[in-house]
Amino acid sequence: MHRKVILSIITVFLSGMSVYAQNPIVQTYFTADPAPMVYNDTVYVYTSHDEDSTKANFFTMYDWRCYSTADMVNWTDHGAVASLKSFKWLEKDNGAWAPQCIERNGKFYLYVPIHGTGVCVLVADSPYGPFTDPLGKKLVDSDHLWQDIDPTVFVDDDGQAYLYWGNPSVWYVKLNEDMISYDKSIGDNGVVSVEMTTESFGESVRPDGTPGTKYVEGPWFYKRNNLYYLLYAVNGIPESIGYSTSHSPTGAWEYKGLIMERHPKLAFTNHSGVIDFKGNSYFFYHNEALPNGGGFRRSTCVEQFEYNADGSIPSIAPTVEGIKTGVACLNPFKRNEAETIAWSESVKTKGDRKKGVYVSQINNGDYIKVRSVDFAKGAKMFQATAASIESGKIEIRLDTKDGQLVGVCEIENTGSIDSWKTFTTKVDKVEGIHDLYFVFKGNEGELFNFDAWQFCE
Ligand code: FUB
Repeated sequence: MHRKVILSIITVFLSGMSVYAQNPIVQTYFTADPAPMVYNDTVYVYTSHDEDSTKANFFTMYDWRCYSTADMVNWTDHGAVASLKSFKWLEKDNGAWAPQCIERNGKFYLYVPIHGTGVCVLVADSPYGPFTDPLGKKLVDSDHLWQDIDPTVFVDDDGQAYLYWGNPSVWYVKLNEDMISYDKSIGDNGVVSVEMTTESFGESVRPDGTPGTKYVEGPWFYKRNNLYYLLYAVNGIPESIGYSTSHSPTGAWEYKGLIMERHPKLAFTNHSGVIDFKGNSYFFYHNEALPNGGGFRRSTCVEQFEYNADGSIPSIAPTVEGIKTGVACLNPFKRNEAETIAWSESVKTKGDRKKGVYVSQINNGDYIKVRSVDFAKGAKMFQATAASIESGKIEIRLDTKDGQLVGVCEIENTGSIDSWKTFTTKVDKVEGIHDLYFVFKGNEGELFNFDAWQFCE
């Protein structure tokens, strides 16, 4: 066999071996309640956001964030795409709980619960926002208040859209085509209460000893091969994920069992989202595994799975490895955002899609890993766009944090932390597919902000 082919096979094998941790998929923030959306060739994940510092030992959540990927292993941070401040009429400053976004006729509808207020909607022309409030009030007119959380939305093949939500009961409305109003002729002024039977939602015993169903919260509603699925958190805390199916979008639901059981490494809540993308099926959930993580500081994870032949969902275990093989390689010869990350240690991101997101809080020894980068027949130069009042270095390494050093990009003082300059360096010729590591080096303290990079042939 030709030497280059052998080398390439070894490289791919080694790059596969270096996949140690892929969960949680975001390390720069605490992100919970993942809601994946497939749009064109990209997966977007909308998350709630647990603040680094928790107030009153409860959920401390002010905004909703968005991440995207084309390959399922490298995630681009688009910042906070909406927040409680998006609702001018709202007097609360906490309660930005589990969101879900859906596209219809070129508009993006972000359904969000505000804990204690109810289910609201925001609209944008792009998946990244800016999301604005089309109603000036909440969407679902009900007095359940604290129970109106965790909206999940789905548009059926006949064009009828459904919005389910609720803790510890389940309700739905049939959304009108405008996606920001609903059919008021059914249920209680449009709000239909789902019958909580043990056949539909499994049998459980409530904390007070009375019989009840397993359903708790966090519904995720979709259809696959003409079968409707409702996934949700079950069994009180710590929560597991279970599911029901139905042959109609409004039930009757039939309880089908557990998907992800409670696990010591998971948080006391769990919240799922499921998509099919490029021929694979993916299950999103959250854990509390990041340093300083906890029940109020959770992190989004994803596992690949296969449906059973009868459409049932197998048991899925939470793993540290996460997605073993991506669905595409990353092209290093185009501009890549520094905030496109497979794994990172200690850095943060700043900004939003409108202002631009970049990597910040970079200190000596921190690093960013980008997975499955296809250098093809060779890269010879590297450039990085950075801003700084200090100087520092980006070591460019292959396959592990201490792997082959192919170049060092010197970042000089640019005069201010938002005065961006592009720095260039030669690199040893890199060929084939590698995981790429940017290892940051310099004096004590914050070194520079990092916005983008690319290689040149
Ligand atoms: O994130 C706040 C709440 O915790 C969600 O609304 C629930 O689903 C649970 O994950």
